Amino acid sequence: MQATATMFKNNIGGTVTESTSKEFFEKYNPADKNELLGKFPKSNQKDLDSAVSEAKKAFEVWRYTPAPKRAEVLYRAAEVTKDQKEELAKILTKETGKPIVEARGEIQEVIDTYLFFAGEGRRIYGLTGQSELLNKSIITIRQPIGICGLITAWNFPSAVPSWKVAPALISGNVVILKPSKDAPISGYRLIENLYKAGLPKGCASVLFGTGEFGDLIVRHPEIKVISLTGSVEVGKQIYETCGRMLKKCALELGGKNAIIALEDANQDLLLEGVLWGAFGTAGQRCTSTSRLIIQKSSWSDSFIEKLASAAKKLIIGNSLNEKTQVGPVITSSHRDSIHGFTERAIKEGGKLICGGKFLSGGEYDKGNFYEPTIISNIKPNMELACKEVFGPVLAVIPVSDSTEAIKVANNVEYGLSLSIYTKDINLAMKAANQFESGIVYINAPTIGAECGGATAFGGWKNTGNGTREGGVMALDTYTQYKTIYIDYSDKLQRAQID
Ligand code: UN1
Repeated sequence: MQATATMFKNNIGGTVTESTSKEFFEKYNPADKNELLGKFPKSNQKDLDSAVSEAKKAFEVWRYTPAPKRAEVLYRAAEVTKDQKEELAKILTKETGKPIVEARGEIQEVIDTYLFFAGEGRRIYGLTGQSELLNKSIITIRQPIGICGLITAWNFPSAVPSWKVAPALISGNVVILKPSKDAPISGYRLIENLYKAGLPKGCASVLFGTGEFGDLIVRHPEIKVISLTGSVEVGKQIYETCGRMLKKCALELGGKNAIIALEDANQDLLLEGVLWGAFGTAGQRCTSTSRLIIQKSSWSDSFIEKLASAAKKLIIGNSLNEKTQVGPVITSSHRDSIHGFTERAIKEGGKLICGGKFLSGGEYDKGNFYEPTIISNIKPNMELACKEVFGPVLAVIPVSDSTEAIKVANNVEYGLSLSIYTKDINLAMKAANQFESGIVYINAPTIGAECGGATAFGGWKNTGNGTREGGVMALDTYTQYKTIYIDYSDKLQRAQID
């Protein structure tokens, strides 16, 4: 452990503020357990109350600031982020273990998200209706809701907060962010940079804490919207609380994503896609490919062998190294959990094709490294075919034809991202139509959604509650409608059924 660790403080409404709590948590680099990245307060109710009180004051001004003016902050935030891209990518890599090349991509996603929602500042369209009466108009506008509590995960500690912060702010809301305790610095910098971009005081706060603090945010009566990216288990608890309080709630939860490989697939493309989808970010994306549903064919067995030899060649190591393709997993207990899935899959009859071990020796001893793992002979009802692992473990499920493949792909509680590799356009479109998922890829892996663009990100079934991030649909979480009737006749008019 280092002698002097950076002590982080909360940023309440633009002011760096010491927590009233005397409890702290520590954050270490997952690639080097000796590197302490900082100490962070376990914030409490008092800290939250002061953030809420700043937010309430700021909301009264920000909500009436014209949206194109609000957009100017996001445009500038994109510039500030661009100027710091390399520094922010390095912080992100140290916090998460994500390879530096991927970290740069994530910072770019923040920039794209800001630019997209800044553009929305000139739209945020409502609707114009037709009145049943003479000389009467009806317009429906979107208005902000108030203070939004944003609770985010560690695996995309910059992009995911930006997906929430940008649509919330552009619509005139104010935000309180609790970044994950496993990657707290990136979220802190995100809020700090919004102030550098000219965000008025009070409009955003970032407070550190564990799950208990997240619960205080959810229960706070002045916080009117909750947006969570996290596990199904936490999502269910939060939804229940929000339900009782009639609070708006957006949930982005887990996934058990699959690539279907049909007999006519382009095998080279498929190989690259599966490798990237399954082992990119060490399998720790909610969109990661954790199942390969492969049609039995003359090449399916040899393809698995080729895939395994490519997986064995992936460069695993400290993610600050430009060449690293797979970094560590987030914590040692998470690595244990991943390994548990491997062991149980083998016990259930799965065949270990490659990987399945902790990496050790040299720099591997310092971090939580797990070998890219492929397990074949997996049947659709086995644990590895159904449960989210959130690590570099790919289940290979053989099937006979496309009908069975689609059925197996849908045979899980989640519905985030499904993909099909085929040259048959009819089959591809049939699958896209029948997939029970919020995102579909044709001839591309399950990861890589472009949330900075005009696209909706989110899932079906237990992946969420139907809300979306990215694209104009994200505004549905952060706005409420108001219908305004304008009667310009000179006498009282009554509708037919009033
Ligand atoms: C997540 O893992 O929570 O589509 C989000 C992707 C990324 C987002 C992943 N753009 O893989």
